[in-house]
Amino acid sequence: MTPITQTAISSAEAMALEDRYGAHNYHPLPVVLARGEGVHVWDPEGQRYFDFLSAYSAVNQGHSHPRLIKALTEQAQTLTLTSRAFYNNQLGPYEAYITQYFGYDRVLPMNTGVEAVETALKLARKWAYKVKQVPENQARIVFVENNFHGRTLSVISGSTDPDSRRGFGPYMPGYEIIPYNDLAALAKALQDPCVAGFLVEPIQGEAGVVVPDQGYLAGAAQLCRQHNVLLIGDEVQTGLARTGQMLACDHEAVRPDILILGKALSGGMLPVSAVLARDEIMLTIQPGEHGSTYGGNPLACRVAMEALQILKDEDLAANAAAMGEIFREGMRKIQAETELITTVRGKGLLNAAVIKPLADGRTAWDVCLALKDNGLLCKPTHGDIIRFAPPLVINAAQMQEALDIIHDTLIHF
Ligand code: IF1
Repeated sequence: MTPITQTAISSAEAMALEDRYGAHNYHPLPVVLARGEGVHVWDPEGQRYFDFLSAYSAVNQGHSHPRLIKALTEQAQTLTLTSRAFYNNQLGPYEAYITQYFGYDRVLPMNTGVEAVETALKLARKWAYKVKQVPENQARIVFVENNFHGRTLSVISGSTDPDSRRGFGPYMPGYEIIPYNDLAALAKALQDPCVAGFLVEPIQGEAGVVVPDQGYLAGAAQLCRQHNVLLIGDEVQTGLARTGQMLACDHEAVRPDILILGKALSGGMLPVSAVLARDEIMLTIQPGEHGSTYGGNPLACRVAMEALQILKDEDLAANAAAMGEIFREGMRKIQAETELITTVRGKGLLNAAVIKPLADGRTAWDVCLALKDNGLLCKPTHGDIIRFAPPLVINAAQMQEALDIIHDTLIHF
């Protein structure tokens, strides 16, 4: 079969091909994206949409940022992949840049977010055996309920989401799962001297933008210090300016012992993730004990440096904070005009609206379909919660236009 040129196919053809030839591991909204620029995406027929999902916070810098395209194409024409069998001229500068950027001694470069989570779990266990002196194979990791850290077998072993777990057993041993936003439960769990690490999202994204009480992260950090347990901060979704600070942990001046980054680390160009830690933790892994073919490749390093620099140059954390205030204020006004919304919550430009169950059986999915028809793309999570997360480059005029779409859609729903 001759390859179908991407620009030629219609939305209907694209959807039919995915349905016929692809695994059905997703249930996408019935819209096909063919082009992206800034806060907008277009379908093959030329219809324009506001992107209020940002590929789940991977496109914080906006679609097809010119500086990222430049870095990507220049490096792609020079050197893309060398493996770590050899040094390359982009990795060292990137490692120096990102460790100074976040204030850590060292970085271990990976590709996807879940690979970085897996790396963090392996580091925590290694550190437990070599530094904390936990007996071999006795190290434990504490997870919280309703977490989302990715889809590998060992990470879903710490999940409480039936869809993530069901049918994939047996599960990784050595985990304990406690309630989120509950310091008493954490204090109890950390009594176990074999606990190596506490893995937590500063705000739970997939759970529906669940923001813990002010003081939870600082309290968790204090308990971890008290019990010589590593605080592992999963900032794959909340990091990189998304919540109005460079890291969501910055809202409480908390510094995880192990910091996990992904998604917007490449601004949506290619999979780039990273694990940052101090020497005592990072140097427990010796040559040949961990790695990845693409981890730390020159293309990823070059793009990631540019993606991080854009966050600072364009002060996207401040913009996320300011535009987030406008969004939540606008949503509260809409909430006053319609019974559809029961709650609006979030920080910066990571927000969610909880949709009231409707007597006629329509759901948040139907709201998202109506929003799509009016030019704004978002997607529900866990049935009744709609996540709103536009690229952080959105300006006030665009935010108002998007709020007008949400308003008009909801009051006529
Ligand atoms: C899907 C969810 C979001 C993450 C956090 C690690 C990872 C993710 C906090 C793993 C990934 C993605 C995965 C993607 C949809 C999206 C998602 F709905 F699945 F849960 F954002 F909320 N830590 N989240 O959010 O990173 O390996 O995917 O690069 O699986 O459908 P990854």
